[in-house]
Amino acid sequence: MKLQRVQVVDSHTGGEPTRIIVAGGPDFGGGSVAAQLAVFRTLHDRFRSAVVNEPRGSDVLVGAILVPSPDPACTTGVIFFNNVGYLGMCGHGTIGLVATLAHLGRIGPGELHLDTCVGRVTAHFAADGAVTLTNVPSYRAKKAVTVDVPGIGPVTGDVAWGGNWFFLVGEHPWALELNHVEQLTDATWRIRQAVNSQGFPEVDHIELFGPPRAGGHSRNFVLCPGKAYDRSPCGTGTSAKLACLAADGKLAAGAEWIQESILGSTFTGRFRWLDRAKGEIAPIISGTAHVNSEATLLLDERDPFCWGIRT
Ligand code: PYC
Repeated sequence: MKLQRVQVVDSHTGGEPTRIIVAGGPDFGGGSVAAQLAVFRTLHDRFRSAVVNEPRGSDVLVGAILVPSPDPACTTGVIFFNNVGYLGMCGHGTIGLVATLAHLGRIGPGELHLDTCVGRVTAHFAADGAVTLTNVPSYRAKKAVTVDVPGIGPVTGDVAWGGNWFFLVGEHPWALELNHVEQLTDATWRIRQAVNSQGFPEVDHIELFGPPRAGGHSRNFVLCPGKAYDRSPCGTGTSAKLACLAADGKLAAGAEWIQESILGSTFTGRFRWLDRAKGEIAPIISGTAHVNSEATLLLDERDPFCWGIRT
């Protein structure tokens, strides 16, 4: 029986893990990254589960696979995925990807472009390891939407795109502390179901904001699509936040916004306007990732849990 060998490099960005597949994954047939994602989703979804789900992975793990890009300016294409499906963009994962490419000696300090299924992302890798990415165009789609959340009551938030869809809540009764994670997860999961059933089925990330505790401007708690919370400040969530701050005139173009995660790890965000009339910005997010493992996954068809435990 032949084993499938899959080479991965693991890292974490502000505590949030990323597993990058660098060799041994399926061939999605080329074309745009979005077209390759469609093939991945339809024909190879069990491979996604094998890489990130238990018993090899865990709910919190975000995976990424390097794919060819038809854009000659891009160093690589990348598809991000998690325990339940696929992500549009992933900020912490992009920072992990850049650190991984540097670790592998594939890039040095300087600028590179990455092709994702929702658009091109530009990253800068500094000699000290800091990564700064310019995310896909981001915007607020709807301000102050109130949803009725069973067991909680009315909750008001903004709907915004930062490479994934977010519902951002500033006013709520919960303390954003690590020892309240179960309560925060329960509350945000309920909010997500209410948001999805009350007009916004596309929203799959819920983001709560509270006062900073590590010298930043704000602390967040982000519930990801598969019910795991983001250990990092969430790059796409910070992008969505910047779009809301820009739309409300609460942050000037170029000014710094330090977003803390529930762990106290930080991303520094800034933005430039792309289209002021439409409220469209280019979010610029800086952070650091640490590579912490190189491994070969072994996929053995005789293993009853070879393709991961799917819930
Ligand atoms: O950093 O964008 C992000 C992210 C999305 C889901 C987990 N992390």
